[in-house]
Amino acid sequence: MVEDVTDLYREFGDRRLPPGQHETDGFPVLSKSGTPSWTPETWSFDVWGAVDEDLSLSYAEFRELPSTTQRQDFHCVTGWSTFDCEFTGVTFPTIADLAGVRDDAVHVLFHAIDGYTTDLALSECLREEVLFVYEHDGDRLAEDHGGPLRVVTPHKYAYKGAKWVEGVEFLTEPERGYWERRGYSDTANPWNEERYG
Ligand SMILES: Nc1nc2c(c(=O)[nH]1)N[C@H]1C(S)=C(S)[C@@H](COP(=O)(O)O)O[C@H]1N2
Ligand SMILES: [Mo]
Repeated sequence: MVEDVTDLYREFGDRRLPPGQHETDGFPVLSKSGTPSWTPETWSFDVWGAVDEDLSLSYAEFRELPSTTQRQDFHCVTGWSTFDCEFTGVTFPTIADLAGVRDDAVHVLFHAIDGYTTDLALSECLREEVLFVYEHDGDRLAEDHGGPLRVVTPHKYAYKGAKWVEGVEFLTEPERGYWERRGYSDTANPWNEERYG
């Protein structure tokens, strides 16, 4: 079953397409430094920091977690949006529950294989639409779109969704990610055009 969450824009206004965006056909690829390589045998998904229990899951273990399929929109800060992407994966709250988030956690830093990082307030991550994705439109997530595993954040510009995600760090104080340190917004709400910090 596919859950349609493309109406989440109603929380932020009455327009599905955020201001200053144009709709594009297909799904462009945007990466700071190309597609990194990874090895299934050594790949693991790790959670650490302000949690009760660190996690380290193999790809097979990750695939056994309860999953969901959602239809979502995707907004890149450079101006393109693509509608109706079907993403299958595990929700952020599922991972948070598994690790047990400590009371002093306030922020999250995502780590990726290509050295990319991005950060978000914990409250902005604890939504059912924030997914760790391994399938797109029914196929295994393509490597240039972040396979084996990526994050999607339909309520934020897409740089908040780390492709090739391999680590989630729960923080007791905010830290900035790759683009956030280079002038992009920490909060990144597309309907407020929060592009620059
Ligand atoms: N690891 C990693 N994640 C990343 C990026 C990146 O360079 N490296 N680019 C971000 C940006 S700016 C966007 S718009 C989306 C693009 O995702 P796509 O290539 O699947 O369209 O990934 C985001 N996540
Ligand atoms: Mo982007």
